[in-house]
Amino acid sequence: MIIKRYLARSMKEALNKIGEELGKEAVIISQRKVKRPGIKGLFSSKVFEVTAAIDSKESQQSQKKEAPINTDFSSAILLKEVEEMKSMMNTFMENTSKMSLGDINEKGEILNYLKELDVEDEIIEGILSRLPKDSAEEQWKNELMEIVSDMVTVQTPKMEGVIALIGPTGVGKTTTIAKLAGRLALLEKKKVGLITVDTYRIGAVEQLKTYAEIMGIPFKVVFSMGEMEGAVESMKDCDVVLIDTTGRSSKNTMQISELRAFIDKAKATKIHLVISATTKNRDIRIITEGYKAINYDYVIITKLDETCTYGSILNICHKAQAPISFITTGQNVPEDVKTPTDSEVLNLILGEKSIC
Ligand SMILES: Nc1nc2c(ncn2[C@@H]2O[C@H](COP(=O)(O)OP(=O)(O)OP(=O)(O)O)[C@@H](O)[C@H]2O)c(=O)[nH]1
Ligand SMILES: [Mg+2]
Repeated sequence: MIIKRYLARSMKEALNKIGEELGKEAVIISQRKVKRPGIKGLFSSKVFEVTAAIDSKESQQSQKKEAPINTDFSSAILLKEVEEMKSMMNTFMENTSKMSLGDINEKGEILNYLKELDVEDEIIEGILSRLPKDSAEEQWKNELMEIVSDMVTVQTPKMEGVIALIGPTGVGKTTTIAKLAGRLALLEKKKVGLITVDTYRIGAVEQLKTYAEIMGIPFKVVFSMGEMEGAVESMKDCDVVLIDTTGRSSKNTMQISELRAFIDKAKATKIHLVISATTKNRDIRIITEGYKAINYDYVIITKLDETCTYGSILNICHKAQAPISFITTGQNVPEDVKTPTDSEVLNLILGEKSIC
């Protein structure tokens, strides 16, 4: 079996190259748009990277252009080929993920390394522009770590007063509220109250009410803006009041304005934007910008257990321009939430540590 990777300006060009070199029987294993490797690639447009494979015997036959096409493969041969291809792909994936910071010997390698970690192109460009022109080999790792750590802030928030969690649908707001309430009430012995304004989704109220009942803490549902002040007032003897909100699309400015009005009424002391580590780069920008209308103080990054590359943490911090207050790493209430250390976050972003 021969597996080859081709870079071309168009798919047509790639297919022509593959046809010329491997013959008509070649199969396409993957295709994607990439920047050319190295610093030069940063400033040029993307090219097609196409990986094609062919059985070596077929390739020879095809190049001689004389052997008849043999379509009568037995299933055993096909199975063997698929197995071979799978094992080659696995080896390739393993080798890729094994690249570590220690392998970086020059500036160009940082670009590829950060791309593998899913750091956004614009941020990579910013990092590369801050790197000194020349460095001794062993210096690259330190320079990179310093720049990235400058871009990320972790802050242990004071958990007191009225705290609201906002963010898109399904990112884990309610679960995180339950985790935080559990830790504050059960471990730190604080008086905690829960309020939800999420009356929009069927079952949303029940979800938080169940947690409140299990933990034995007060719980209020706010149906209209007029009820918010009263609900907060009724919990004035609590050390912390956590407010759960409806998941809103950051693109819907009406919904965001309505959410902001609720939070204003609650006179929230601190607002945390909840965003999942699995969010696509483009969506991170849309969400962090859309929610800026509600001046959030912190970001909570959830579902770190659902991804194996953590460049999104850097992307979120860079776009949100707010410190990380908590990360969540699973569905268990109240265990899977914590304020990470700076070095923990840095090691995750730079692929030196993994949660999955
Ligand atoms: N793997 C994983 N799942 C999580 C995490 N946090 C929450 N979830 C799950 O994500 C799903 C959605 O969580 P919710 O807390 O209901 O999300 P939400 O933001 O309140 O959703 P809406 O109220 O619909 O906007 C649930 O199945 C949670 O168990 C996490 O850190 N890791
Ligand atoms: Mg919810």
